[in-house]
Amino acid sequence: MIRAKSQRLFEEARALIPGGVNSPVRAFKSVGGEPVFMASAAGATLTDVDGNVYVDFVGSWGPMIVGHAHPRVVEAIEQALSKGTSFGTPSEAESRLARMVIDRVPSIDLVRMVNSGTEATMSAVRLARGYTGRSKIIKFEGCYHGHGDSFLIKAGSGALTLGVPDSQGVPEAIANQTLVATFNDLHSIEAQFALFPEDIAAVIIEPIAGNMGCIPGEKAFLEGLQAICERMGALLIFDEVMTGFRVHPAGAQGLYGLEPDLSTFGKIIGGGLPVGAYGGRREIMEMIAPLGPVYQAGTLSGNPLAMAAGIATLELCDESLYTHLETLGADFETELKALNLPITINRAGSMFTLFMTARPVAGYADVAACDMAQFSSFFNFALDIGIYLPPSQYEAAFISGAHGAPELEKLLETVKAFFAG
Ligand code: KE4
Repeated sequence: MIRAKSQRLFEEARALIPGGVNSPVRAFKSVGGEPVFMASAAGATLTDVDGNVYVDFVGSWGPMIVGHAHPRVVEAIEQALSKGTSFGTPSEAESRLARMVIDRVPSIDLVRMVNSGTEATMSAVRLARGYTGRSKIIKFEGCYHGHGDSFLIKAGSGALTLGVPDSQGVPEAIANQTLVATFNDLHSIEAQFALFPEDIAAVIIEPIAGNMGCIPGEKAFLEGLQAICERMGALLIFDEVMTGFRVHPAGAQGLYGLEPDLSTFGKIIGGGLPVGAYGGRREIMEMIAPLGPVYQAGTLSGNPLAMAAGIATLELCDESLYTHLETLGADFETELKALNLPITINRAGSMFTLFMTARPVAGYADVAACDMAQFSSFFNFALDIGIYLPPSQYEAAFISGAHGAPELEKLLETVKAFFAG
């Protein structure tokens, strides 16, 4: 594929923006080559500035569950836009979206809108610290919860992709308040609580990890985690920024039948516009200003355009959508496994990862052992055929409601052709 204009734009961007990107995961660092500049998106496809069309399996890293530029979402944003872009006051749409989240997720009594998943997780951890009076938190190696200081310790996603699981600029005083455990390993959690029985405010987890590639939490592990948190007086925070309304109408907690103390959301509830949210039990959430002593605020929190996009998107997330997504995902998984190729797929509904290994992938160490050079070759092979996958082995891919059997068939044929080559 010719990408002359994309290359030119990247050259210009690098003179203006660090690395030419506004988020490191877009930089193609681990797959080589240069990031592709997109000009438009519609349904299941992206079109780059050189006119090349791609079947998109990134979906803006998760938000686009109903497909790009869905007419209902576009219309909702246009209607909101005609009334102004931001009021800086409460507005009805904020209560509408809050009500939709609360109605769908049994563990949520109250929810606060913010502007990103990072804000949501930062706020949830501050709230847990305020509610418990404790300072330490536990996260899991390979999980990513945004770029808040407390989370950039053995973080996943771009932090892993760039090979810098710990970030510079995080003071020791903050870093040492974050303990790290091993995903799907209950003993590693018990060991941390044994060392700090009264210091741990919260355990934060991606119940289905998406930021070291897709790795579902084992049910017994998540149930055991909830029991330990209850016993030890720590809050359990499900970071559902990626899984919320993705893997089930009530997120991963709905899939597993669990009720965490706090949950964080983002991506889908913004329908492609900047939104994050955190919520949970009333007695905890009432600690948040202006009701309680834990402060959190935001100029554009609850922005009317973002609320309109989120409301329209969630309205489209009905039973028929989830059935369609599960059918596409399950059929693809079955057909891929039938090829008996040295590739492992982990999947949860419409989020999945193709791991370059023939071995099972149940934790961070398994991902780190994958053939990264082969992943890079596969990514670029697919890109040149017109398939846009996440540019890192440490990311999840997504199917949208705009995808159909032809799009998944094209991905399957691409896998076959790659391994036949
Ligand atoms: P944002 O601040 O990027 O909106 O959300 C942070 C976040 C929190 N929790 C989870 C489970 C997440 O997946 C994310 C963000 N995910 C990455 C992709 N793996 C966003 C892409 C990016 O960083 O540009």
